[in-house]
Amino acid sequence: MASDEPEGVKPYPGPAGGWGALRAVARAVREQMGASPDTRALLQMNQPDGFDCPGCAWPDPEHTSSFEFCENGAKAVTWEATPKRVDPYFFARHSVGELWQWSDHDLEDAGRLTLPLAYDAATDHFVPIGWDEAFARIGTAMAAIDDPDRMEFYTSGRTSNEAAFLYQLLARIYGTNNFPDCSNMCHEATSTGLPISIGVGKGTVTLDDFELADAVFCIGHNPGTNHPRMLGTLREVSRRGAPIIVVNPMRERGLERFQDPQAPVEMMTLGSTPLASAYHQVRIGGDAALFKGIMKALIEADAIDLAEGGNGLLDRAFIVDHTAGFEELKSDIAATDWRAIERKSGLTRAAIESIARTYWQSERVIVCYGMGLTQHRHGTENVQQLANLLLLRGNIGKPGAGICPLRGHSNVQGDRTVGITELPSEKFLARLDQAFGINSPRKHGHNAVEAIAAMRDGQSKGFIGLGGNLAVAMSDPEECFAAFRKLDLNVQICTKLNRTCLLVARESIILPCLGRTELDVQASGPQAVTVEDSMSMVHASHGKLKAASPDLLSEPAIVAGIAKAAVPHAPIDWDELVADYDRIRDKIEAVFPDFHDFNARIRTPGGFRLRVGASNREWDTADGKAHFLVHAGIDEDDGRGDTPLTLTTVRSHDQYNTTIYGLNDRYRGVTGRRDVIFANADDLAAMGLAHGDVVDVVAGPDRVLARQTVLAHDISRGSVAAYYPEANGLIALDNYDRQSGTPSYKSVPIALRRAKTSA
Ligand SMILES: Nc1nc2c(c(=O)[nH]1)N[C@H]1C(S)=C(S)[C@@H](COP(=O)(O)OP(=O)(O)OC[C@H]3O[C@@H](n4cnc5c(=O)[nH]c(N)nc54)[C@H](O)[C@@H]3O)O[C@H]1N2
Ligand SMILES: Nc1nc2c(c(=O)[nH]1)N[C@H]1C(S)=C(S)[C@@H](COP(=O)(O)OP(=O)(O)OC[C@H]3O[C@@H](n4cnc5c(=O)[nH]c(N)nc54)[C@H](O)[C@@H]3O)O[C@H]1N2
Ligand SMILES: [Mo]
Repeated sequence: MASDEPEGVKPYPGPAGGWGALRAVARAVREQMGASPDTRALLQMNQPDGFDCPGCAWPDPEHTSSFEFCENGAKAVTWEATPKRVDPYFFARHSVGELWQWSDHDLEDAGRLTLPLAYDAATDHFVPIGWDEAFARIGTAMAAIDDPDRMEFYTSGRTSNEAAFLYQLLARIYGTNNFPDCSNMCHEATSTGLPISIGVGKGTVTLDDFELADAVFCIGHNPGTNHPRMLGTLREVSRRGAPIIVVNPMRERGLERFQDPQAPVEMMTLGSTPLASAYHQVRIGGDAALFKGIMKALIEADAIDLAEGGNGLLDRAFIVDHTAGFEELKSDIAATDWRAIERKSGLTRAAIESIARTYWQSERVIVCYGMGLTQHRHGTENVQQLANLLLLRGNIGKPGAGICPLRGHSNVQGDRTVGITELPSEKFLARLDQAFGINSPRKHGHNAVEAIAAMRDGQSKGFIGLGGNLAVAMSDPEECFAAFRKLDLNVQICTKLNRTCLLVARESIILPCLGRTELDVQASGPQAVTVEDSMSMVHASHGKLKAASPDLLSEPAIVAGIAKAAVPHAPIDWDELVADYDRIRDKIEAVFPDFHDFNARIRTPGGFRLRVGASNREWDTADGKAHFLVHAGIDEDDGRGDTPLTLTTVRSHDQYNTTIYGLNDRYRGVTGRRDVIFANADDLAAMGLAHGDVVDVVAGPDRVLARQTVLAHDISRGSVAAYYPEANGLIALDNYDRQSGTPSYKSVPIALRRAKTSA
């Protein structure tokens, strides 16, 4: 009964999308754009001559011309295009000490930043400064750092290819490969794991493949919230009758059914399309065991089929022609015991065999996956086991089949492509050096976890953030906050105020930049930037709206301004590059041959696709083969100790990473609050707890998230979920995947303890 529900909790009965999504857009427009909103921004989104949505990296249908509706895309755009402003007096009114007490939502909701700012320690206020002074002060502080490897150059994945390329050039001329970036916390397990398996760290499918797939698997991602435009694609798959198999500990409405706001009949009749044909609630961290189980069932059925005179269920011709390591994988799978698989995955052998059956009965299979697979201590192995499964039936590099990692930020993939990497190859550095007449450092640099550790240990002294909010996004915020406060220099290039800006160092500068939606005019006229989506499509994005303030600079202009001050003797005419971004693109093309005819090709609507060797069965590995990779066992140490539960951290429907738009999570039935823990009802009963009880979440003596309301939810046994970033304090900085460095945000051993009656 509703009246028994804790405050703000009420199960959501509807489908994803539908009228609820339209109402949410109307609310976002009202709250962010005011009474007479300029909604032109929304209509420019993902149009051939408009701007790329700053929301997610899901691709646009080719030659798109109709407005593609997306609730969370609309939130991202209204959040950026808001008329709210942080005016020059804002910082005179509010000290840093006071702002620190504000919530993450309130900090960003103050509005767009309008002027460069520097911290004044004497008064504890940020004060407006001119751009020249800002660059000069940054240049002076960078010159004072005695070793370039003591600077950290962070990138968040909203940054354009052009800005990212200039930024990596600046850092390498300065003398370091320290490139912590948001990808290190996101799909690094993909970038590390897949090149060994299939020769490329990117997805192999395009949107067209979804029209041909006989089955689609959705593993560890929540598209209704994080890639809403993908629901349109899944809807078509479902309407064709192709099975959609979901593997997720939580029941997510956006994977169950969808009412398409683009489909008038569905909207008017309140109908909806079912998405998942089967929903398997795996235990958190149980995916690798599940993949081994599916492979075991497949290999066992294959043997029976062969014995009965069939052709077998594996793609033997593909395995022989294209792969190495099959026999080793087969022995490992044979040695893996069904009971262990069932225990670790939380799924029965019968359920796993049913998944395997769908898999082998489908000629062409696409597997999509997200953070549910990558953000684990064994994230890289998870991704590689998934690749093993696909390779067994030749499901890579043929139409309608392949692997589809759902990337995060709208250009996180592109930033890496154009050189944001702490592990640069010699080939790339040699070409970069040749294109610019420089000597790039060869020593590999820091990833995100290593950067924070170096700052904490006093090794690194300076930080520039090209977007993002690293101190809040990373595990263990208290440790991050302390690390930032030890710095000599903290520079944040951003659109809105966030907590990382408030972590003042000896010199702290905030540089406000244009957003994706805004007109970017340089000496040669209005500029376009380029981005690469999850499917390696590169296209242009044209900002359209008037800048939030006349004093904003574009990201490329800011990077150039810093470069002129910090590396004044570099043989590079930064102003000339920034005057016309075509010139930056010419340089990108000079360094990366895959970008041949770059400027011409982005002028065709829809842009172009970068080469992905594995999509054509060209394996860019040392021996030219795809690799089956063995990870023996499934009961490896997962850092669990004897805590009974595993916590995963997830995004609500009303947030963009650390940007909290609001306090609602519509599809999970939570309104106006985020202080909740989702748990399985049987687990609660076994612990003597009830729906609505107030608990402390305990990950260690000093790691307690106090006074959360526990909710009985449809989630697998042994698994609990809480919101990111509130729960990040439960995650130790050194709890990460040793292969990729990805923090284990999705498997944190915890216990629940009844909270002492009111504090
Ligand atoms: N609106 C909006 N869009 C976004 C973002 C946003 O914050 N808001 N963030 C962007 C970014 S940077 C990223 S990386 C993507 C993130 O997109 P997702 O990968 O969808 O992000 P999460 O919310 O972390 O959701 C992960 C899903 O994995 C499930 N899961 C958790 N643990 C496990 C597990 O052990 N196994 C399996 N199989 N599943 C598990 C959770 O139940 C949840 O459904 O979205 C991007 N798009
Ligand atoms: N517990 C837990 N932690 C996680 C995750 C998780 O699932 N669980 N997910 C991880 C993942 S996948 C990621 S990608 C990271 C995200 O980490 P980040 O990328 O560092 O964080 P965001 O919250 O996306 O950054 C938001 C800030 O970016 C700035 N910004 C917005 N638009 C622009 C722009 O156009 N230009 C510039 N220069 N700045 C802009 C704004 O000032 C805003 O405050 O978090 C990670 N942390
Ligand atoms: Mo991400």
